[in-house]
Amino acid sequence: MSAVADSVAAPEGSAEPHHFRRILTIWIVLSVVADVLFAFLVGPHVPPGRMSDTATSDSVDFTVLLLIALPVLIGVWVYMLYAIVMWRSTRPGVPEPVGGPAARGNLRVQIIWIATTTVVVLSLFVFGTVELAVTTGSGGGQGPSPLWTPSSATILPVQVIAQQWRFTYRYPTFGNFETPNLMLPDDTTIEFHVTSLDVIHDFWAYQIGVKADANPGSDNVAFTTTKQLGVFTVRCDELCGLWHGAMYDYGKVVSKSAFEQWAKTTETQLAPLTATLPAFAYTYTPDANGSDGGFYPDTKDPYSSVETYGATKPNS
Ligand SMILES: [Cu+2]
Repeated sequence: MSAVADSVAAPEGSAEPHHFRRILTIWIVLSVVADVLFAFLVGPHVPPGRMSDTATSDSVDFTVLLLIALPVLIGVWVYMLYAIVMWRSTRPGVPEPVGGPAARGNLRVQIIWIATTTVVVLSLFVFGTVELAVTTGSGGGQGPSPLWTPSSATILPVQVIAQQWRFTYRYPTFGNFETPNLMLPDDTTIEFHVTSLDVIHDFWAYQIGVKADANPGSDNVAFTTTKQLGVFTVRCDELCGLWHGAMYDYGKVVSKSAFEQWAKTTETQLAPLTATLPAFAYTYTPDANGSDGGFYPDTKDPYSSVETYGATKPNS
């Protein structure tokens, strides 16, 4: 530290103040104040909130990243403002800017710089990787064979089926009914099985901290445990065609008893429709209409010539 200070400070015997120590002190004080204020004032409000264990974990991760980023930001600003105030050419008594001691070849400065930045970056890398791995994989989709599974005694499976341009939800433990309403019980571990019937989509249940790609022919599993009653937003987060922006709805976390009642009532109400659905499966090939594995039947061209770019007149 002293070597760095010496390299930045003025020569012995001059009236110049010890700039490096001053900058260091200002930086430490401002960083501590900013971090404490951030932790107490902003921390509790960092998105996505506390509606589930994965949401809480995500909020804590964002808070930690910002607590580390703030001192870096403040370091740059403090140095810049200090230089503008102290070393501007119009300031009386400021010596000609002839350049200080060279950083090149200054082994201590180089070692401190490389060591500090390496430690910061590697620590964040380890922290981020561990946070992705612990408990439930941070609410992200883990593919068909999840590496990290929750230890909860009871787990409610819910299938998310995406298609242009809506989500529907299937409940395999309640007679496999399918509904556009996403209802979840509170204080329960949910095992989402996310898939698509057509193009790529992404199931992003924002306030419960779940985000998983919905790919055709693929069963993408994501876990979360609900912790709060309330409404959450579901958005498609993968550009999936013309009405992608309109592909959203709202899910709801309700009490366990309210959920049981809703699920059983819906199961009974939808039973005639459920009987016409394909059997529950983790992926579906929408070829019931003879499309031979594709979404559209072989005999039908999905694209009207009216919509073809360059067509001179509508198809008659
Ligand atoms: Cu979509």
